[in-house]
Amino acid sequence: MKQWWKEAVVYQIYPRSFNDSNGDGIGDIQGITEKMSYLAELGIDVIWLSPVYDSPNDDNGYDIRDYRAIMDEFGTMNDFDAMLEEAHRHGIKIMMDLVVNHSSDEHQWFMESRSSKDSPYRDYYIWKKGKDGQPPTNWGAFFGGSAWQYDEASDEYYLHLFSKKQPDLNWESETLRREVYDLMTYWLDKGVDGFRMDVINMISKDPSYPDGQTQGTGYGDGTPFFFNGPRIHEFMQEMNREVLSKYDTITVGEMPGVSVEEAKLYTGEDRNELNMVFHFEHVDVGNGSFGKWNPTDWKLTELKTIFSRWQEGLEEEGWNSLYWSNHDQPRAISRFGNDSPEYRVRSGKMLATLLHLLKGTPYIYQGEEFGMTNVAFDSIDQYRDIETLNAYRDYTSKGLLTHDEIFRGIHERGRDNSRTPVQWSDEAHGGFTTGTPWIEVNPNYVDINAEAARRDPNSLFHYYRQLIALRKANPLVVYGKYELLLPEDEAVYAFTRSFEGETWLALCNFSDETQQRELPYDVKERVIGNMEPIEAFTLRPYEAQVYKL
Ligand code: ISL
Ligand code: CA
Repeated sequence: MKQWWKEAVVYQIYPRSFNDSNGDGIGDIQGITEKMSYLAELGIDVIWLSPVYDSPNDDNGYDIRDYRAIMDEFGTMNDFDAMLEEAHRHGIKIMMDLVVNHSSDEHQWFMESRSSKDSPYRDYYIWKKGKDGQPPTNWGAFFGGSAWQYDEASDEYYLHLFSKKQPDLNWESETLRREVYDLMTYWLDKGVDGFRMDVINMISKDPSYPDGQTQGTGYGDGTPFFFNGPRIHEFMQEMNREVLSKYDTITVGEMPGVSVEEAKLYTGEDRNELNMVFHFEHVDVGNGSFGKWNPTDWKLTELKTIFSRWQEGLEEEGWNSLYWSNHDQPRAISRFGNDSPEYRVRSGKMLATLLHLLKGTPYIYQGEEFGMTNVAFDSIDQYRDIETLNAYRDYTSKGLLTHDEIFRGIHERGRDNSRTPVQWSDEAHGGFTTGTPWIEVNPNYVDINAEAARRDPNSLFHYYRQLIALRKANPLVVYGKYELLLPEDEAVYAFTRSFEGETWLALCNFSDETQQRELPYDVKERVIGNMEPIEAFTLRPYEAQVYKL
């Protein structure tokens, strides 16, 4: 079925790193408002705004203290309202980040909950008795250590799948669920246009709380007992019925460990749950024995298998979201392309061509549109991300990885790669701030910045504009059926899209060598590409072309 959110392009803003309007070194809401015409020029339809709520920032806003207030550092509710108005004036919608698997331990609910076993808020969180002086289960937390924190006052433990300052909310409590629906309604009534839901497939836990299989870190893997748990679809349908169905929204659920079959249940149109999900299969290629911390090589065929399974799996039922990067992932070009000066822009255009020609709603992460790359800080003191800092401490202190080993992982895959400030110009600190940035700017800002890209008609920025315009002008790009060609090919990603009797062919060379292929097609017209073609089926390093057949 035709839907506006299928035709849209989403742009993610990580406010802390986007644009600082008052020189305190921290990006803020007014900084976003100032850049609204830049985003309109790019042509995006929706902003996904990472959390701007009041937070003690243990995890940069993914630990919320007050769901109805704005973080002081980011501005005021008036600033928010002005930003929303400015966005809407440009025809841009705002999708809020909804973080309701957990709150901050400084949230009023948790303070009440912790205060006494008899508090009416006790069951807003997950409290359990220990087992023989040990935590209730052996589960490890995503940010290191046990997933349970002992509370002396009540002699019970609370669950935190992330940091101990991010206690998990108890979705078994109907009162808690009502609170969540109320806060969602508060924002929708204010005029926001939807939600990106943080780790939303983790909210329903297996009530028997079994131990998990022991991992290399010594902790158990609890994920089978809370990924897509027993009541998840009931909760999503309830949320839809109580809140979402009353508004015209865009929704996407962030879902580690989601399969295509599960995604059909979350996103099937007759299911009344969500519009789309973020899966992690393609961003997990090349994970090592310690996940992203000791990465290995990956093959193009793995990427094709993953994308094709999702493209085909959701062809009839459900809808895909498409992304190369976000605030938890390395930079797209460094991860999947080639960030050398020679191939940075070309491979960035190739990756953009592939992603924007797949079937689904594409997401652009701030700075991706002009080719920002990973950063390689020398010292752990230059890093800010809680996940990176904890992993460095845990893996090196336990002797699981050496300093050099984990630094390779941090450089390739750490979350701060995408959290260095947006490089707006070649001025000091990339024009992000007049003060001292909360995390250092990537030193390559002198060459790689938005202003330079806007000046250059052949830049990645203008290529993204073309891709977005192409989507607006051609329903085939949105609704066409996907078919993979050359499935075994380790260098060329080739596929077709077909819609109402028309077929387009996309060719992307992922290698740094020229590739020549035989394909049984006559190409009629070139639609878009990252360089002037020499011959349809000869692709120079990182060349990408799209043809009408
Ligand atoms: O990026 C990841 C995979 O290695 C995880 O670190 C990440 O925590 C996971 O994908 C869940 O992410 C979301 O919830 C976290 C928050 O830290 C992330 O920023 C957010 O996107 C907890 O709220
Ligand atoms: Ca600021």
